[in-house]
Amino acid sequence: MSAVREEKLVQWDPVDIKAKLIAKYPPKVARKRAKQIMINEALENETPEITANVRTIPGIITMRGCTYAGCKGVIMGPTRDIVNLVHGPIGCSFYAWLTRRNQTDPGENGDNYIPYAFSTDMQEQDIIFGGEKKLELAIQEAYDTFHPKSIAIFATCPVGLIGDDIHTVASTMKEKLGDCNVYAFSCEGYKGVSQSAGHHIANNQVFRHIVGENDEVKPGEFKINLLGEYNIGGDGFEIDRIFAKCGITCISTFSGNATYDQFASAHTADLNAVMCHRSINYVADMLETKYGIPWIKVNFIGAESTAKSLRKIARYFDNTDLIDRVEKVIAEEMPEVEAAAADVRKRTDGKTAMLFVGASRAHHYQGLFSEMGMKVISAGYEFAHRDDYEGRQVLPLKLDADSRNIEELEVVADETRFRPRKSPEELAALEEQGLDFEKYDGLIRDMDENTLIIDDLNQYEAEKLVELMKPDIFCAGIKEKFSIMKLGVPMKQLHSYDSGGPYAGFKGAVNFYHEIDRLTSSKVWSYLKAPWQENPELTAAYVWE
Ligand code: CFM
Repeated sequence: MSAVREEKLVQWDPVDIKAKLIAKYPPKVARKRAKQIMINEALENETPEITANVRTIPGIITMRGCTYAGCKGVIMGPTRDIVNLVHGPIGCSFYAWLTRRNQTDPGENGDNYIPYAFSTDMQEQDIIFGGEKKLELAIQEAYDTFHPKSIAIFATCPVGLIGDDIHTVASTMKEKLGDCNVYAFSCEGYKGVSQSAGHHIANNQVFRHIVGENDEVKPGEFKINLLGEYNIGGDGFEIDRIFAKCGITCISTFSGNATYDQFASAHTADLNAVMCHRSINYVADMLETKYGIPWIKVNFIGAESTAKSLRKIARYFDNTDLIDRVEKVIAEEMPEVEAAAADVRKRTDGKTAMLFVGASRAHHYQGLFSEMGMKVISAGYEFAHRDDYEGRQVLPLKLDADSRNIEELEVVADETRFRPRKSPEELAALEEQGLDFEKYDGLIRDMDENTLIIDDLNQYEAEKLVELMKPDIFCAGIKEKFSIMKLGVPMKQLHSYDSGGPYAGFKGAVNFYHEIDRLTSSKVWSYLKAPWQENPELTAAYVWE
């Protein structure tokens, strides 16, 4: 580690940074933001409280997206054979069209509607006279053209404002078409404080209208569902490759490259493995209550986490063949990963990173950085809840008016299909062996003391943070990409992966090491002068001067 780098790390004091981040705000705003900026105290058994999942203060340029983005884009967007029809103006539909890099393969029957954008293209007259008729016609047209198994309808803001009854249209059309499951999502952009509300609205409807529709027993010995994996940049394909090698059958992924039928059969799996806790943990709970399937937290980002997650799954099934096979796969895959890590560490060791992504990724990617010897000095979520920071022991959280707006499904054990996969004794024995069920400890515990954890970071604070702490790399999304690069700091998109990926699993880890090494070792950043390096304050000139 160079002397310069060491100097850089001790140069700042987190208390000072926090004060500087909020110094320019009016007192009321500063007070609110202070509760969302935490200096990690890394307390042993007790995690300090952070404010999360609250409204962004008007006027602040947030990194968040809307509820519709969370429902249509995040949860339903990656499905491949469901026609996802947006009821709204075309602007909202444009942003539903291949803007998230969730990938698909068309599968055996070739049904893949991902390349299409389906929209009712609402006009002013529909806003004035109502859009239900137009929606009906659009559903009929999609059905006549593609004969899909299922059509999903998404409400955008104007639909909620004018009061179109999309649920009645959906059930009427479902009855009329006969062989096509039609359902709707009241996921208007304004429905919640962020896209997190949209995840919940989407997942509730998937659970209500699709899961359990197909009781057919699928082949395979060790059957799981992978919850909260969206196949960005092909991550899901790499995980599928590893599962296949280990002999683990994935009945349904929620929802990367998923089909209608996979969702419909999800209740036949024997274990739920939860990857993105934020977007889907409640589905795991519902599957357990209704069908008796236990869940564990997994993480396939980072080679070590991947190995650990595979071992957890094998331990659950308690089968020596599977345990041996998983060990063999890990032994086969790791040498390449370790060689790549050793190579990049010559350059990446001791470098610093900041991670600001929607939720889970700001936690999951820390493992990859530590495999490269890099330190995450600040991180945060756009829209996660307190349990994602502090761990599930803080549940249940106190409901505020905004959370109350989001429906909670009342789920009970299915009369005929509830079948506990393990007895209470078996579960207790597994827990004794270190396999935790329904457990997630959150981001805070994995971060060092004196790091800064910031919820709902905004444009202004992001720039300030970079200016003050000068990380070697900043990871966030497209909205932050260019403003950060203009400050002379390399930037990696952790939502869409820029044009890269996969970064999950073993091969993904190698890809990521190379990408971060390339970005942080590039000389180009040293030629760039950020505005404050040239002029402490911006000045302007008139054209006639
Ligand atoms: Fe889960 Fe995601 Fe994320 Fe997310 Fe997202 Fe995403 Fe994300 Mo962008 S589901 S919370 S709503 S891991 S689209 S694949 S990258 S903000 S950190």
